[in-house]
Amino acid sequence: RDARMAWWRDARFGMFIHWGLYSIPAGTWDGKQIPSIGEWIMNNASIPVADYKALAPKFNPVGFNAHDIVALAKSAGMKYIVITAKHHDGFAMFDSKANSFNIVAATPFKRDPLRELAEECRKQGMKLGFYYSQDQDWTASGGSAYKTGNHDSPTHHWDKAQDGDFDTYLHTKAIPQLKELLTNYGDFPVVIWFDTPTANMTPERAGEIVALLNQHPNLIWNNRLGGTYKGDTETPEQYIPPQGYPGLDWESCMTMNDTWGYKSYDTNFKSTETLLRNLIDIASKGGNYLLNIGPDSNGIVPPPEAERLKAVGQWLSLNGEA
Ligand code: JFZ
Repeated sequence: RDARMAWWRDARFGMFIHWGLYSIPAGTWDGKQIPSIGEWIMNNASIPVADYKALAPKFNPVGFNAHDIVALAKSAGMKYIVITAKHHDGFAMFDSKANSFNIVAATPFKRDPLRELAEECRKQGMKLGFYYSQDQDWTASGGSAYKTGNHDSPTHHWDKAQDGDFDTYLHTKAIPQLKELLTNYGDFPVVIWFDTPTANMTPERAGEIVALLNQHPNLIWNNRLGGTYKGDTETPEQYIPPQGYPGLDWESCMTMNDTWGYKSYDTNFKSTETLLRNLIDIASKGGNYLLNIGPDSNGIVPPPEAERLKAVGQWLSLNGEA
């Protein structure tokens, strides 16, 4: 239907990367294993804002290597990467002037992994997109928070209340950071992946974001902005629609184990065979498969994930058309 979608429709297979400060606790807080997905640990364990922010000075993922991650995606047969630029915890994995709670200003690492990935993607012929949590932000005043887990006082009291004003958050953090992401990385991002809109994302507020997106005519964005906007792509999660979505562009995002963000003790990895069957099933129904990796706090891709991606790529090069 439109030229902008052509590469995406051909792609079939992409790499999702959930990476942030949550890779430090890696599923454990105060000596307790916290159930559910790793990137939600702040919410699920009722971690106070100040305690969570104190993770930043400890974040020094010197093992991160953009070349190797892009090469890993290539070897798997993937055609694009979507990485968490900011997840619900509010920590920006990029150089942001709009808000100092970011990887360049607040950590000893001081590097911008999104810039490094953009350079490598350009060199290696990979497309790059950014996930951005536009609505939930658990460390910014005014940011939304779906409450999960037990936040009852006094034992599990969580100080991230619906404090502050959402419009202030939107205009001083979310929209300025989206502008940074849309202008500071050359020809990237080609995708913005929004997530978990709440009632705060009214049509009027979402419309402001859409006006910004429309300044980038080649940009593709998903159906999770909110405020009645449908976006370009459907996003079935951990699920393959039995008949696909005839007439629509869609992308099943899935984990390899049971978490998006790294959890040290989640070893429930799907087999290579299952991953391949998923890819083939999705491709046969006209969709894309966005398969997640969760690098650890040193920036290393967990070996079971890297091994499976390489094995998928080997099978494709023997049996596929790539
Ligand atoms: C969201 C995030 O909260 C989560 O941390 C992760 O980033 C994931 C990719 O997206 O979680 C969702 C969002 C939507 C659904 C389920 C989980 N859904 O529509 O079923």
